[in-house]
Amino acid sequence: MPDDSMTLAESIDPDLANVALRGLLGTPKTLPATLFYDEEGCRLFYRITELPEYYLTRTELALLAEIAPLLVGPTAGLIEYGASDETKASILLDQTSASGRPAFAAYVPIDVAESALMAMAARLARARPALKVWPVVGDFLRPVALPAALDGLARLGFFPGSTIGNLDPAQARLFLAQARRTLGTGARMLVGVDLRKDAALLIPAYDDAAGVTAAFNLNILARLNREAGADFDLDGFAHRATWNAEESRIEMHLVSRRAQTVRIEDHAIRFAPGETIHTENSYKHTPEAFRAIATGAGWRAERMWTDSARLFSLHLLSG
Ligand code: AVJ
Repeated sequence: MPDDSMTLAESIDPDLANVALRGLLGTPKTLPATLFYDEEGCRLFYRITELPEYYLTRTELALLAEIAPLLVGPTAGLIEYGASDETKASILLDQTSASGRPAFAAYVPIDVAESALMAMAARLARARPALKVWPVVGDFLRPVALPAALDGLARLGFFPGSTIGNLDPAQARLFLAQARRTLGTGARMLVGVDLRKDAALLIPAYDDAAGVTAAFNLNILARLNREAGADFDLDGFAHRATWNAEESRIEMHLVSRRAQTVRIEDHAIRFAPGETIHTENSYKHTPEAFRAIATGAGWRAERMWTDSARLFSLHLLSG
């Protein structure tokens, strides 16, 4: 994290600049959605989850609270992919068997946001002293070695939030196949998947009236200015969310309002008026489409739950 004692040059992250350049020098221009989540981006995403238009988080939480008792079995370890706070996991960790024993003895949260992960581990150590917490800092798309804390326990993989929607179907299948190998035979996996629905409901969820999603999208440019030495003029770009029916996904873009040139390191990146940077895909799957991805990855689609308005789904996989 940059602090006052650092010079500007020291605060520039060449890896971040390289990741950004890889996407911005291509055609069409892209930036990976993983770049959203610096501290400011995490704060903005949290505000998104509380927006009236963003139905995903509150619908999933209510659904999870309803079905959590059905997931109790032999004492298990909970392995969460993309876990930056414990709100959702807590619903599972609160579960007990008929005899009052905790359903989960160990929790392995995996996330790239190191500071958020460590803060969560510290909170859990205080709030749940009996729980073994083993945070893993890293990209959940890479294979992870599970800690010995899970030996002898049943395993429940947990991938909430429709984060899987950031992956295209082929990537989602590869991720689920890898998670299946990591978790081992007999494991189960619970995946939160946003459902395909009318664009009239989807678009406002990604282009809210208060402009929080616009700020979240534009923060990726502000971050590149702060950390990668870029010189984006934030007023030169506009937030745009579109529904791509063919691909069944919401796309987020940043649209160049005029012809302009942006510098990163020694590269000059030229934008035509109206040219966009594609910053995110958020796939929306019908139950059938998601089942096909999961079974293609070698899982058995055990059960699915949705809310009464059929906004969001939780899929339980086994195998
Ligand atoms: C965290 C990937 C699930 O796709 O809904 C929210 C991110 N982007 N608003 C989503 C996001 C714009 C979010 N995920």
